[in-house]
Amino acid sequence: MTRLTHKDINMISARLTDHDSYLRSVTGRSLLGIGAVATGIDDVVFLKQVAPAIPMAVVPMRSGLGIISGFADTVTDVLIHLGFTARITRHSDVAGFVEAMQMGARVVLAADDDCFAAFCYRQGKVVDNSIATANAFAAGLDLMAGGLVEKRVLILGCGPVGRQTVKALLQRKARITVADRIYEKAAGLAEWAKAALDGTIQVARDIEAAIMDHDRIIDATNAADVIRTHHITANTLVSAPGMPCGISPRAMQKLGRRILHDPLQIGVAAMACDAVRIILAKGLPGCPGAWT
Ligand code: 2YC
Repeated sequence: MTRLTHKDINMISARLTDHDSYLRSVTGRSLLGIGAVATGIDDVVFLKQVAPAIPMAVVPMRSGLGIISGFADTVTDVLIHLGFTARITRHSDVAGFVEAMQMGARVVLAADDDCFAAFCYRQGKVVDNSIATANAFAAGLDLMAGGLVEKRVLILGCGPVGRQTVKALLQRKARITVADRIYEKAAGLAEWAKAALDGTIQVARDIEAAIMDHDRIIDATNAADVIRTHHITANTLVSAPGMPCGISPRAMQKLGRRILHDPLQIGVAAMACDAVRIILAKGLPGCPGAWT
């Protein structure tokens, strides 16, 4: 899992409104809208109504490689931008979780070096960032492409995000090809998809040929410059949850509004919306039905 740096995230809070405009131009949805579609609550008006009633806390964690300057603050700012009541705890680690409980948080978000999760502790459920992020960028590609049923999609990178992306795209009835620098990872993901999801997906041996042969690409790698200028055609659409962004700067320019990428925001929005879904699973009187 790529560890973000302060440089990756230090401008996010100041640019959240601009980011919404960029997301609307690429997907037709705001940051909250993409999170909502990803989790299956495609009702932003409803989310804006319930969000203030779901207090959230973000706890800095010093374990392992320690605090990333600005990380917990940025996550908190994204949640506030989405309409949630969110606060960063004054304490870190266990004392931070105690403080979160004491302030009445319904959802607690925290990240160590290996996992970034949202704890819906009263429901005994956890939202994992890799899963929420994969769902959100798959939803984003669906929005960009105007639907993915029977459409060919290439997934680059067969780690945790790539695996969840396979699941999300199978649900959307896309025709999936997976590729990884380590062929055995791609082959193993196809075997898992068949065994666990009864999904048939193709495995690319030649990544370069696969990129040239697909208009819809999800970059779930943690490598830079995987997708370059000569790969881009007039029909190319790229949804890129991977960090660092796998699209070269010149390819980004050539793609214009046909690239969906950010280092943290979309994943946090998807986590927050999924936490709402879990908390409201019983449904509220007058809300659009119960979610399982
Ligand atoms: O500041 C803190 O609380 C740190 N313990 C946060 C460490 C986050 C490490 N993970 C990442 O940088 C990213 C996640 C945002 C998603 C995947 N990797």
